[in-house]
Amino acid sequence: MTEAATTDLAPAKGNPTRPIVIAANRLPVMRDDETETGWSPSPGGLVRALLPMLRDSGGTWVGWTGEADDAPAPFTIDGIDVHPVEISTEEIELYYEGFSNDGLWPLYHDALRESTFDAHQWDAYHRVNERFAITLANIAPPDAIVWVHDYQLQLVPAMLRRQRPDVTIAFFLHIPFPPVELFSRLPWRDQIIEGLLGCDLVGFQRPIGAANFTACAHQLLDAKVDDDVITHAGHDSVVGHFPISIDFAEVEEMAAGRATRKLTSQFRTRLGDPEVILLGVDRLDYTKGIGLRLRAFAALLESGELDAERCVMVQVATPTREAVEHYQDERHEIERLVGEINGRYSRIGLPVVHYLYQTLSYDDLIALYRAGDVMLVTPFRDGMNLVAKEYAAAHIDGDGVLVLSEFAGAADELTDAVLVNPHDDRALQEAIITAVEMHRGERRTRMGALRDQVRRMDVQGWADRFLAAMESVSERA
Ligand code: ADQ
Repeated sequence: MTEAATTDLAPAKGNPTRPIVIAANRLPVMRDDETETGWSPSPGGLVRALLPMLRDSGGTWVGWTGEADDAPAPFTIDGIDVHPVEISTEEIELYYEGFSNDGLWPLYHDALRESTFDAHQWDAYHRVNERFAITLANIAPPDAIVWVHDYQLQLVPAMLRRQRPDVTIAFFLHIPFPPVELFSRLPWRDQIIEGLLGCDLVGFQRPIGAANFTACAHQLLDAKVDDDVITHAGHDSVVGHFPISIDFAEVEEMAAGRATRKLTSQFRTRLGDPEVILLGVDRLDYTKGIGLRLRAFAALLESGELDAERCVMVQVATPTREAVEHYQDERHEIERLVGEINGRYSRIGLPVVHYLYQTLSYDDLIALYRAGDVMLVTPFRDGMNLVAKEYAAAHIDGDGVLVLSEFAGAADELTDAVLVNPHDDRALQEAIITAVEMHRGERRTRMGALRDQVRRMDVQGWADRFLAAMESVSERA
């Protein structure tokens, strides 16, 4: 189990004592014609984690609405000051789909796919980061804490520091930070490290991310490293790890509701009341290992170790980054596999793989988690993986088995899952069999431990620990 951070921090605080400004690629709200305000909350854990804190402290959020050339004037919603940053159609292609999702994303995930490194895309990335930095510099109150999120905005900290040395700047990376051998491929590697070293605090999901970043700063920029403090160009940045989590109480409450129970049993009936439901829930991303688990399932049906009359697999894949070619290829491969497996092993009216290329509502998702006897979370590489934590929180019956890749950040904490190396085909098949055949007593012991862990380290705790660290570094400055 990991510590919350490597730094010696002040105790967690419920709310920031100084004004807080969040910067993230996306705003916490998205356009919605159906609501009175014209906006509804954006989906996702980050918004759910930070909204209560911002509401209480009257914070500010800088980000993109998600639509091209959309620049509404700043507004206040739910007590939060929202400052939209405009992104053009061309910039979506170059900064977002290009540099961020076709350059950095594969590089930061073990170079699982070839990265595109293109100077036009880099220019757009630089330009959009500058726009964020200027907006932040103009609106951050004196003495503010500015908290920048994720790989799309890594240049913002140094750009902001040049304009506003008075504010405390922190950054959290939601995805892995790669080892120096991979990171060094990036033609703009020095600029990215310099960008992040504009921070007072740089946070990662896992200790390895913090260690990789520190090694890059030392080897590429000759920065001085003293324990968890990196000094470069006369400025100190503290580095730490802060594993993100979910709202355990919310998921548990939803899972316990009567509507969810009803939906769970409807799902089981519609699936033909199988003995075992194997479940996968992911964005349709090549990092998530969806094809791999389909192939493992097929191999087990072929060898007779799993019986198609007793088991079904449900795979829900959220559409994502559809304009990027690697994602189109991945989708075709998954859909080809689903077709092949169903063609071979299904019976009339009873497909053996149920595949949805859809975004489900949170209610449906929680009911599906409850219905899943074995949850397959098998990424090749993942910053954390919240699905693994949601599955444990939803299993209020204390039953169910989680098969979890060692390469997900969640594996540091969720050591009572059936941990597996997804690159090892046979090991994955054996992990699935272990999960399917596990005795009830062991299932309950493991699930109890998983649930305790997620309950103890929930998303509020994550936000509190990060905030305490920010306040602590700003006091040292
Ligand atoms: P993601 O790569 O998006 O996040 P993950 O952590 O699994 O991955 O979060 C996915 C979220 O989307 C979950 O909360 C899940 O409920 C939801 N979701 C997935 N499929 C869905 C579907 N079909 N319908 C509806 N909702 C669905 C990035 C990093 C992760 C890191 C998070 C948070 O890649 O490693 O855990 O940020 O830091």
